[in-house]
Amino acid sequence: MTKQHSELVFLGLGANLNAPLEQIRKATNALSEHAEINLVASSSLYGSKPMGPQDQPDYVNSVVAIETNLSALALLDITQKIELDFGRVRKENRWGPRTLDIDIILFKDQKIDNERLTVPHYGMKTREFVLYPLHEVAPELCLPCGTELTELLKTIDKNSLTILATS
Ligand code: A4P
Ligand code: MG
Repeated sequence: MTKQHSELVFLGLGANLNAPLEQIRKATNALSEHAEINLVASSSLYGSKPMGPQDQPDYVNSVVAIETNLSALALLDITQKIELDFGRVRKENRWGPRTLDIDIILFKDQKIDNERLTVPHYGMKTREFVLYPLHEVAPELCLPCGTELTELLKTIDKNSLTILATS
């Protein structure tokens, strides 16, 4: 990927219900077809063990890199609409199963903290299902805190993460 990382937005996609591989593929298509979004790269589709409650199916996760002139909140409106279009029902049980979850992992070089959005995503630095796919699309990425992604990965267990399919 030749683009400057500071110009890119990285989204984490996750699903563990209703044919999750297809959910992730179709969500990636929906993002790429949006007039205000240019899909730059998408990772393989990874199988991952559930974080949080264990009485739910394994997840499929991926990371995509996009370019957009949208604001972060306008992008969140779009990703939340796509989640709803894919049948996502927001439930009280945190970290429970879902047809589709789209998290804004990094938004250019911005740090954002308001009531709707925390970027970088609060969990990104500890989640193998975010960091390994992120490394696949941006191996030389340096996080806004100054940490090199490759250095961070040395401390993160793969926790049975496997590549299920190419994107
Ligand atoms: N929000 C704040 N910051 C962000 C951001 N950077 N990106 C707000 C997206 N949304 C952000 O999200 C709740 C609220 O977070 C939104 O309204 C938005 O304004 P949500 O998607 O409704 O709820 P959630 O996803 O259930 O909660 P949460 O805490 O975001 O869960 P996570 O962190 O997304 O974790 N195991 C595996 N293996 N793979 C997974 O993908 N995902 C989860 C959910 C649990 N276990 C998992 C996985
Ligand atoms: Mg979420």
